[in-house]
Amino acid sequence: MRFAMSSAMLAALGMLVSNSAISAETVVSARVTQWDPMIVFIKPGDSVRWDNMAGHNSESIPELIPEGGDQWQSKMGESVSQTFTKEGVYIYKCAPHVSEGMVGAIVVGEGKPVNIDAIKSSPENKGMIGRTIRKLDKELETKGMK
Ligand SMILES: [Cu+2]
Repeated sequence: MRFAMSSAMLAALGMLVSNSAISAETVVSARVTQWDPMIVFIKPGDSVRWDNMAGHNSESIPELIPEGGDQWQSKMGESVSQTFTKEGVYIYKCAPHVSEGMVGAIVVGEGKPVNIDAIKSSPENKGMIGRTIRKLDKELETKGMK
């Protein structure tokens, strides 16, 4: 019994250590009216930081994130960082420039994203948001994640 408990504790500790050791931050830059890069792939526990944000903001589109995933909405002009723990696709926008195509995607985790079908069938999948979703779909195919 004592042995079983300490094994479990060691395993938990090992997970904590390896998670913190591998967590990374990906930078997305605002460039005129586009996100660069438009689509990023990260692991659960990793962060995304938005940079060069003068005249821009970053906010999730509530219908286009995984169930239980954190929403965010940054203030105009602020460089912010968001950590993603829940796997799936997060589609986000810059509010002033969404109609000019300033829509990005963050893919958290490997394999087929849990909410990609819901995103593709969402009424929000249209216009410039739809354009990003189509590009995302192609990238998922290229990476064998469909
Ligand atoms: Cu913008």
